[in-house]
Amino acid sequence: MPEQTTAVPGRRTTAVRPPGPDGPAGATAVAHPNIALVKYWGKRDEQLVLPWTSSLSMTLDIFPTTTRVRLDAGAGHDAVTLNGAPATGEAARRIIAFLDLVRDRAGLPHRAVVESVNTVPTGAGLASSASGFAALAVAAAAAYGLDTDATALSRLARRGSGSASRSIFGGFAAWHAGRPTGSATEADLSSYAEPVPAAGLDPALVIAVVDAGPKDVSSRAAMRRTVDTSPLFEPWAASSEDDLAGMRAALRRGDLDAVGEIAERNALGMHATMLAARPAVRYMSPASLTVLDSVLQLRRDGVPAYATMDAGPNVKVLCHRADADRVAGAVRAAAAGGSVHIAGPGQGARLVGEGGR
Ligand code: 2P0
Repeated sequence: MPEQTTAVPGRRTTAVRPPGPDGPAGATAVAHPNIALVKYWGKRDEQLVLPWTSSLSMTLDIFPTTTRVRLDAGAGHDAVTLNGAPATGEAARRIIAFLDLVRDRAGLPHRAVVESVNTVPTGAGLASSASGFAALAVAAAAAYGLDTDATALSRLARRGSGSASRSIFGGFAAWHAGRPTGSATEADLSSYAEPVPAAGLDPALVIAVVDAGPKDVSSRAAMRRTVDTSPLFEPWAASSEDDLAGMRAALRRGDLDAVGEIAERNALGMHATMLAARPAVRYMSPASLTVLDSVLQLRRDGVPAYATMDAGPNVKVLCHRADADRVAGAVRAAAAGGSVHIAGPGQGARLVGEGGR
């Protein structure tokens, strides 16, 4: 049974002094990616990053992102590096917009030096934006002295990338879609993630990287197109509510087969919504289908194993940790030439080093 870890358990983030004569304030945070078992696909508010449906995920114990934010009172612009290289284009724009939001809330004008190191293998198809914006939210909130608890950090991380709201927490976490009506402030306050109890489960996610190439359509654009044009989106969103309730119950009783069945049907349903978009968005490749076939064969051989896929061709297979090596072997043979990684439930985003500074 994984420990349900909160980001900054029940406490406020370390208050960090604002920049002043003693030098610039700074903070470093670590966060891990998460894989959704009930998916987030589609926004009802793009600016506030409010989803149409609630979602539920498992935070991983591999592929951490470490992000340091240091305020630079004398600088005229933010300086952002990702894996040692200056951030450019859309990545830089999203990070600076996020820092603007933090500055606005903190009432501080200072620009920042942001250094982020991501250990996800290039093109692994794992939402690095989840670990990236969760780590940035925790580090930037501390560096700018925001007085935030884990719920507020989850809301804040959501503004950077929806799935990041869930990486604030360890183990299993559900992100509430929030109230669809009311003011923007009410809507914002109502949409955040929180830990989900799971009893007696010792799960693993076996990750098969079948294609390391960049995707043709970003998940942001693909979501928009699906919501706008797919006749299957509304039925999937409606069935997703049942999937979430079933998933919560299955986790509560530690029923891996039920967790896996719901996760697999929810993910394949999400991909069906995209295939029905106009024009279609297709992330599955022939190699993905070969891995999906190997998962069916594992089940026929009596090994509980269930597949999920995100906005890319790579496949993640949920199983008991005791079966992870066998599942990895079967998946490796199917994903000829691809890499295979075994993950367990990991910790939520947190401050590290220098007393959290
Ligand atoms: C998820 N995905 O629930 C779903 C399933 C991909 C497929 O969340 O636009 O990077 O930044 O809010 O969080 C990927 O989308 O999108 C994602 P934005 P994000 O994990």
